[in-house]
Amino acid sequence: MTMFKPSRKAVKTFTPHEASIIRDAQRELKDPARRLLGKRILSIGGLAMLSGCDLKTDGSINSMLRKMSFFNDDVQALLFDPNKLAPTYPESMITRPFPFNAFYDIDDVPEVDAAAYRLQVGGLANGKRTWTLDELHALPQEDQITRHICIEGWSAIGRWGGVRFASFLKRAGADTTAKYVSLHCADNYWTSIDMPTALHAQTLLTLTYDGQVLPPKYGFPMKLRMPTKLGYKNPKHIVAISVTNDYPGGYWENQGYNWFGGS
Ligand SMILES: Nc1nc2c(c(=O)[nH]1)N[C@H]1C(S)=C(S)[C@@H](COP(=O)(O)O)O[C@H]1N2
Ligand SMILES: [Mo]
Repeated sequence: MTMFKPSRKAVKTFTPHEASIIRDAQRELKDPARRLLGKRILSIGGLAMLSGCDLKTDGSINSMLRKMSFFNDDVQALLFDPNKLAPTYPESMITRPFPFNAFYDIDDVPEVDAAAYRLQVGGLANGKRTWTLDELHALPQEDQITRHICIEGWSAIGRWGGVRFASFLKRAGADTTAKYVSLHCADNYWTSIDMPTALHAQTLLTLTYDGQVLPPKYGFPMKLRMPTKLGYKNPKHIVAISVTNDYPGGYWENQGYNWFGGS
C-alpha cells in the first residue's frame, strides 16, 4: 500500500485557509473513505497532489472530493478479495428484534403482491428474463448468519436465506465480464454493485429472513444480501436487475455515499 503514500519530502505544508478546507473535506468524507485514510493508504495532502488540486477554492475541493470518491472506489475494488469470506455467527448471536431502516418510515414499507410479482432481468443477459417467486424458490437455497453494518452507525446480526446470486446470474445468462449489476426496487430505491461482489460466494438473492418468508419490512419479496458491503448497498424489494457497463449509481450513492461501499 505504500505505493499510494507520498514520500516525506513530498508532503507540503498548508496555509490556515487550506487547512480549514481540508478539515471540511475530511468531515464530508463518508466512512469507508475515512477508514482508508485512517489506514494511512493515503493522506489528504497526498491526494490533493495526486489530483492536481491547489486547494485554493471550494470548487476545486469539490471536484477533488469527487475524484477522490472515484479513486476510493478503485482502491476498494483493488483491495476486494473475491475469495475472502465475511465473518459468520452462531444463531445465539442474532440481533432480536433486527432493526428496520429505509429512506422512509416503517408505515410506508411497500406492499408487493406475491402472485403478480415478476423479477425482471435486463441488460447484458441472454437467458430467462422474467422470474416468478415460485421459480426463485425452486432454485437451490442456502442460509447465512452475518452482520449488517449501516453507515448511520449501527450494526446487527441476522439470518438470511436464498439463492447464490452467482448461480442465479449464470442461469439468467448474464455476461459476467460486464462491470456492473444494478438493482431496482419497488420503492424506487436503487443501487449497483461491481461484478466481483455480485459473484462473491456470500452474495445471496434472499427470499427468507430467519427461516420465514422475508417480511415486508426486511424487503419482501426479495432482497440482495452482501455481508461484504455496507447496509445501503443491500437493496430490499428488488423488482428488476440489469447487467451493464454503464455506471448506474444509486439512491444514496448519487447523494455522496461512496459507491463501492465495502464493509
Ligand atoms: N429498497 C430499499 N432498500 C434498502 C433501503 C431502502 O430505503 N429501500 N435502505 C438501505 C439501508 S440504508 C439499510 S441500513 C438497509 C436496512 O435493512 P433492514 O430494514 O433489513 O435492516 O436496507 C437498505 N436497503
Ligand atoms: Mo443504512
